[in-house]
Amino acid sequence: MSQLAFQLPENSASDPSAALPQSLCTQHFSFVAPLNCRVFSNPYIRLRKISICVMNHLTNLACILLSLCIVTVPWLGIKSHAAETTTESQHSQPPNVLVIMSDDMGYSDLGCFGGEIKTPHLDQLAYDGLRFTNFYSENMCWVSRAAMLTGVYHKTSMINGSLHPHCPTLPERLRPDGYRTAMSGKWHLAGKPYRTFPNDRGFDDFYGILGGAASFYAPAHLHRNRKNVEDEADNASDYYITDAISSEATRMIRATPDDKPLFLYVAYTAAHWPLHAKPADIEPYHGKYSMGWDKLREQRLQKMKQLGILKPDSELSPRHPQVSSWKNEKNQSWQQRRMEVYAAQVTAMDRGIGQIIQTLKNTGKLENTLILFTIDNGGCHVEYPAGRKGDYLPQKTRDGRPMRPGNLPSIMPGPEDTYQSYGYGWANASNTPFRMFKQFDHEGGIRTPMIAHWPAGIKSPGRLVPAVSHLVDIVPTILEVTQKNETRNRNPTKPIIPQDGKSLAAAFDGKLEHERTLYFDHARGSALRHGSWKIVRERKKPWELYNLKVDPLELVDLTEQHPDKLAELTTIWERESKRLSRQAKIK
Ligand SMILES: [Ca+2]
Repeated sequence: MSQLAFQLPENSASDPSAALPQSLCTQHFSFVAPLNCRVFSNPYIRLRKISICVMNHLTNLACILLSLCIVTVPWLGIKSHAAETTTESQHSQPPNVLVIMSDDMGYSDLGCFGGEIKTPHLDQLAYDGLRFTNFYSENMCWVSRAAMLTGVYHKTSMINGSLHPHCPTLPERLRPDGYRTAMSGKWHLAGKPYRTFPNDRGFDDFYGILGGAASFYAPAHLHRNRKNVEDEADNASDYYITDAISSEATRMIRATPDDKPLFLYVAYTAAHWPLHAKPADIEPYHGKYSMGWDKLREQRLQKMKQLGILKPDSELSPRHPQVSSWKNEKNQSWQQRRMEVYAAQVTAMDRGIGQIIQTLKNTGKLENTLILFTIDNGGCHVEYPAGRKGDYLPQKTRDGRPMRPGNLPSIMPGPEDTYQSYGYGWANASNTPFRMFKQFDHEGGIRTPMIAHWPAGIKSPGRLVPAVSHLVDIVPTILEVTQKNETRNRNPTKPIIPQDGKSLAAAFDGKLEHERTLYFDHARGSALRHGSWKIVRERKKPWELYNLKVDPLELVDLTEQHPDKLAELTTIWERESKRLSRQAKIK
């Protein structure tokens, strides 16, 4: 790992004169002025005057030197001490860590992964950092968050909707070593009923929602630490949760002292349903999706090839059977509007990420901050029905109007009184070129973009990293770069369940090469990736077998051609299932 650099805040004085009080600068100028001696006609007088003048000069010079000593010695001392401290910091201060997770988005939504949605700040992070192109999440929100925060598969690390007591979280591991730990966004690990706060699992500071979804205008269970602050949204007519999550994250950065490293977890609710976005954010997308989802999928495929995300001979999975061809779609205006709002939600998130990056820059922290961005699962096909109710759905708008929930083509989504999702057709396009969706373990549900950015720690930025990797790798990666011993146990009476992830830090030097076996089992999917082979099944259906090296879209089932491979992978999957379930029972 390359040595970490430490950057002074932008407003620190680099010019010594800036440290001199104005009155002393003026005094120095008055001492210097008599050096311009007049020439006298009488030689004696001239000699005497010259002597006096020289004496004056010597006196003045002595005064100047004395004055300079008075002023500069203490300053040099401070400067020397500051330089010493800075040098010391360069060698001792571990990097700040910022993990950003977005919600329910497809593999090709971001501009830097082939999308047409405007994400300039994430694209810049990618081009100045690394893009992991074979990165996996779990297939739903909370299980992904459990795996990401503990480094242990959710089958062990998540219990009753919260985290296993013997799976320490990232902030719990980093805080004892001096990190300030903060979180802004969606927690979704509060248990059933909600009782476990981020503050109970290692975070010093928390702003966000406890549950898994909420109105963007009037979010349910909005908290600042343990205090319910739903009234803050109720009383601000321009409240929008994406903006609030970004703004709180910038506050948390500014509140971190220069000599304290920061671990910040920003978990956006964008672009999970409901389709909520402000008119000004939707407007730039007006008419941009009139080509429909069939054309959009082709367009994304081409751009993904141009970017090198996909190989030049890559193909497109067939349109999902529940999606009609665009030309046969009856409600095209409404359908376009759904995708326009979705895109607006993503761009609003990207704008917030830009504000967070700018704050890191302004506080001098960006150079030595490892930023990781990823998504918790693939694009979500779920059609939000008019009768669906939950604590995430407000009964009325903040000004008392009735809600109009449901994917009803007669209602254009976006405003506060609507509650819709973007559905099968656009989720199918979001997950280009893969098939299936959130809740499933086919590639469309679990293949996600991952971006790593760290000016002080990543060599040859701009690269694509094809190594197979997973959310459980985030913890060991961060522990390696913060130079922590992951097996250290500060409380021997409380066992620590070993991690399932492997550090990706070698990728920062361009050396990551490892064969991986990845396990999946949740909701409507089960899978095992073992090298380039993968078994996957939908709930209660038989296993399918694919060789992703030649069939990345999972189109040719090889179970009959390779029964030995099927047996090998199913044996590993069953062994892993038993191991993880056994660990979950540790008291
Ligand atoms: Ca999600």
